[in-house]
Formats: sequence, C-alpha cells, structure tokens
Amino acid sequence: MKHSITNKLNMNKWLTFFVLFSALLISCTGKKKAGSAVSGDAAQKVYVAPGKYDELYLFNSGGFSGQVSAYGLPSGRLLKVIPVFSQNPENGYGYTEETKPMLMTSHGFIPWDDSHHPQLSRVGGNNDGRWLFINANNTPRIARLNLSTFTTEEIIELPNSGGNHSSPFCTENTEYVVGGTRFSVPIEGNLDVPINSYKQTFKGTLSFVKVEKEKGTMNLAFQLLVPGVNYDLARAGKGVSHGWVFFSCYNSEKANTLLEVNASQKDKDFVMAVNWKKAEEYIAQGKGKKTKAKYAHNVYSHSTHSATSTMLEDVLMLDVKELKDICYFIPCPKSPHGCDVNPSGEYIVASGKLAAVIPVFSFKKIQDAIAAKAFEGEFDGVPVIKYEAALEGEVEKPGLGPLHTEFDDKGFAYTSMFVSSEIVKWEVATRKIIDRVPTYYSIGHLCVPGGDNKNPYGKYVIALDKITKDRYLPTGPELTQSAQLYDITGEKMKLLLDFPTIGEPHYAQAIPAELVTKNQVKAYKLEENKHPYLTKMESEAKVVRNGNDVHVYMTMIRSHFTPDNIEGVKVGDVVYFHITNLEQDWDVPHGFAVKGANVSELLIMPGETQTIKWEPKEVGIFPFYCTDFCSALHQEMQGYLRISPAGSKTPLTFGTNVAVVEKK
Ligand code: K7E
Ligand code: CUA
Repeated sequence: MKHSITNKLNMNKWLTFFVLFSALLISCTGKKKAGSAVSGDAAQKVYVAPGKYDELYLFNSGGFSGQVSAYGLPSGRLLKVIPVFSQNPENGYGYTEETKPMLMTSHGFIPWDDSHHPQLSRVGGNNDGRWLFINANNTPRIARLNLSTFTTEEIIELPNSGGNHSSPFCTENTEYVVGGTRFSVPIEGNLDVPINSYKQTFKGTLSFVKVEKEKGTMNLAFQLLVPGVNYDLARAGKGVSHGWVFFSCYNSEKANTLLEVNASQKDKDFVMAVNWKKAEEYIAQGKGKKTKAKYAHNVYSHSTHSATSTMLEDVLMLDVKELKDICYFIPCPKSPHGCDVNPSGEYIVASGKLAAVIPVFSFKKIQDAIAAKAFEGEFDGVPVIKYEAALEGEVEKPGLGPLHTEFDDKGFAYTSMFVSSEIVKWEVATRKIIDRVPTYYSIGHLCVPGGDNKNPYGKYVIALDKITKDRYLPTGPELTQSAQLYDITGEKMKLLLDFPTIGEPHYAQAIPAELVTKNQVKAYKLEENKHPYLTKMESEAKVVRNGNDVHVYMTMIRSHFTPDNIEGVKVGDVVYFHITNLEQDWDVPHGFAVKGANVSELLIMPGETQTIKWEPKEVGIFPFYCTDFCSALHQEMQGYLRISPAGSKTPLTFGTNVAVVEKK
C-alpha cells in the first residue's frame, strides 16, 4: 500500500509542476538573455575610483561554505571572507588550538556547515553596525560576529531542533534572535520511533536566544514547543508589531516522505504569529518547564585570544498547546517560504512558492481577529485565524515562485520570483505592481540595504542568484553563483552590475559603511593580551620541555622570529608553537608555516597569540617561515628546527642570532 502514494496524485498537481518547471527551464537556458542590458550611466554608478571607499558593506551568506563574505557596494569588490561555521585555511580558524572550540557541538567537532541568513543587529528597529548574526542550517547553531574585528565571537547550539533554517532573525532592539526548526523531529521521551509515526510523535521548536545589550553575549532563554510542521523563515515585528515574531510554515500535511508532492496537497499552509512578550509573562509566572537538553556554547575572547566551549544541560520549554495566547496560525497560500514585515510593522508579507498571489496580512486585523475569536478552528491546539480576517489584500499576478520581499524608504516592496527569474516592485499601500526586471537567473533572496529596518536605506536592490549559466566565463561543471545590483532610485529598476559570490548567496544584508568603519579595531593591544602562552617581548622567548610536550614561546616582528633556531626536539614529541605577533600597527599580520605540519598554518594579527600543534614524524632539519609578505625582508623571515631521533641526547637549545642557549 505504501507504494501507491505517487499514483494517487491528481493530474492537476503534475500540471502545476510541469508549468513551473518549464518556466524554470526557459529562464535557465537563457532564452531571455539580456546581453548587457545596462543603461548608459551604469558604469559611472558603480565605479569606485582606486583608493576610494565603497558606500556600503554587503554581508553575504557563504551558503554551503558555512562562512560570511563581506563586499563593498556599489563596486561589488570582495573585501573579506569571515570564517564562521567552517575551518578556514586562509587564517587557521578552526585549526588552531585557540579556535578549535568554536566548532564544538553536542555532536563533537564539526568542521563544515551550511549558512543562510546574515542578520545585522539593530537598535530602535534600525541597524547599528555592531554585530552580525548567522545561522548554521545543518547542525543547528547561531553565530555572532563582531563587526569591529570582522571575527566570529560566539556560537550557540540550538537543541531540540532538526535544522535551523528560520534563523537568526532579530527583534527590534536585538532583545532576541530567533531560530525555528525546519525539520520537525521527535524531541521528548523515546526518540527511536518509526518515521511514519510523524503525525503522532514529531514536534517543532522555536528558540529564543537572548542577546545581552552591551557585550552581545547570547543565551538560550526559552524554547516554544510547537506543532510538527516545517518552520521555514521568520521576521520579527517592529513598531506596531514589536513583541511578535512571524514564522512561515509549510508541510501542514505533516508528510514524512516525497514532500515535493505530499507537502503540496493543501491549498494553504500557515504563517505563525508568535507573541514573545506573552511568553515572557508566562516565564515570569514560573510556567516554563526546565527540560534536559545538551548543547554547546562557544565564546571567543579577544583578551585571551582563545575560545572556550561549554556544554549546557537544560532549556526552559513552553508548550504552546497548554499556554494559550502565545501562538496563532494564519492560513497562507501555498507552501510559503519568505515571511517579511514592512517598515512600519503593520504588514506581514508571506510568499508561497506555488501560490498565484502574494498575501499581505495586517497586524491590526490579526489583533482584532484574536480579540473577536475569528478562528476557523485549531491546528494541533493552536487557533487558526480566518484567512479573510487577517488579510489586508493580495498582490495579484506577481509572477511565478515568489520567495522573499524587502522594502525601500519610499513605500515600495520588492519581491523575488524564483521561477520566473525576476524582481517585482509593488506599492505596499495599494499592492499594485509598479515594475518588474529580469534577474540572471533563479533569484532566491534579495536585499535592499536596510530593507528590513524601520527606516530602510534604499537606493539599491541586490538580487542573489542561484544559477548563472551563460553570464560568466565557464569554470567546469560548477559555475559561480552571483549577485546583481540594481538602482531603485527611479520608478523603474535599472541593472547596474553583476558580481560572482562565494558559495550560494542565500541572503545578504547591507549597511552604510560608516556605521561599521567607526568601530574598527586596528590592532590588538599587546599590554591587554591575557593569553596563557603569551610572549610579551623577545627576551622572554623560550622553549620548555614537559615530558614529550615541547612548548615554543615564540615572537614575530618585522622581519624575524625569536627563536629562529631550535634544537633538541625529537621524533615522538608533540610541539606546540605559541606565537605572539609583537607588531602594534594596522595591517601587519605575520604568518607561520613549518614543513610537514599537517594541521594548518597560522596567520597572526598584531598583538595576538595563536598556537599550532605539530607532531614531527621524521628526523631532519625542518624550515619554518612567514607566509604573509610583511616587509622587504619578508623572504628572510624564516628559521630552522632540528628533529633528532626518539631517545637521542641532543640538548634543548634555542635562540636568534646568538650562540644558542642551552636549557638545563
Ligand atoms: Cu530562500 Cu535558505 Cu532563506 Cu535560500 S532560503 S533562497
Ligand atoms: Cu612576517 Cu612575512
């Protein structure tokens, strides 16, 4: 009987798919190729003269690279890849002893994840330029990056989650960042259940991570236990809707196999409106339940230049079936993906991937419907508000495959259309379509700078495209993904620029540069370095043997290491190079690489200490050198390490330009 599911499909469903996929094929095979459909002044609008700064930063998700990349706009110049959820050979993140704990989880060390949604911190509903949050989609986590150093400072794991996709969206003043589980899974009691017991045993959770005001430190304040559907995306309310978060949900069919068919049966899925202030009230009344959960909290300190990983044991859980008035469902056509809130906070726009309209819900109408109990029933104990009661209106015939919506500063909305490969501009007040432009091709998210703020910056929309086909020089079977920059200052959108991106650019956020540049750290202060293996000056450099462990306290400054000659290390030893960069100037990192090291190299910032562990396996002389071209004599920045046979009596000696010192 189980095999008959696909046969039961009605013909209409297949037709719908057929039409959608043919549209996709047309868009991807380049039939509507634009050539270079740019207007005359496009070059001028994106040209940033050599030596000049860009106007905006664009923080782009690295998709399956697990990282974040920072670009300048309007030039599209790549400035930096910031390592977050994956090891990074460029600077040793996730390889060095200091940064390995950042990638610890309840499942052990995880060297690679998938990241989707960068989210800038905000105050009063507008970006403040302090932090950037991003989700790990696979092993559920949220990271916080500090934009004064462009480094990942903190990662918190989310337990009871099957995949952290609707994440990390942040409330008006960064009170919380939220994460909803994409996959529902059994989370309580016996987890060893048949997969087809989904409808009885699978549950969802929504996590609320509290962000401390000054330092940004995250902690998992509470989780909501919610019906077992797929929570896809979210946005926090703001202005009138401050105190609420809205999640899009699909698979209200609760299918556990062939979701492309079985989760597309119903005409409508849901948006879930969540009143987090109400949840806080229940917590204050002691209504939450502490439940067991294992999850890692990893924090990097710029004072010790080291990360620590702590395993936490429980989480406060609120069951929304029992604690009423936290959650409400709103029906939403059809397999909703994006869920976006306009600048005033009054309108919630949900885009159904298979829907023919874009519904715009009114926060006021939702509140009135709740007060009047205008419900069409309950879904798993959660009231379902009548569609018409919550609806402000629909955007009609927007295009095929609406995904995500962002807003400008003039009352317009921009929705990405994945299947018809275009951006559609419409007016929020009237829901009338104003303009549409093709994207090349298969746009996912889009980004208007500040487009989810109370006061968007506007000026541009950036399309984040999944497929590029004929747009760039080919690079084998895998072609680049791409971002496209459009001018939105006039009534018509105008394509200005294409530029390739690193990994799949799911989502990106842009911010005026000065909000970030004003906080830049140029070097870590040596006198504030609290690393346990700090070497503050060359005269303190040393090599210390402790059984088979050899600790090298080394310094680097233009253009030498101290010590640069080391003898007395033997096969079977474990060598730790703890290296301090003594420079105190901006932009003077030094690198360190030793022949045969199978961990990584190091790239050490001014004032910083980092460590690599090396286990020499052969007898011989092993050169080490600086990998970052730091001065005219960079090529002279080198040294030698002598490895003697196991058990040899070679004395431990070290030094730079001195008769080597013998260690007694
Ligand atoms: Cu639309 Cu993961 Cu936000 Cu990609 S998601 S597109
Ligand atoms: Cu230091 Cu090159």
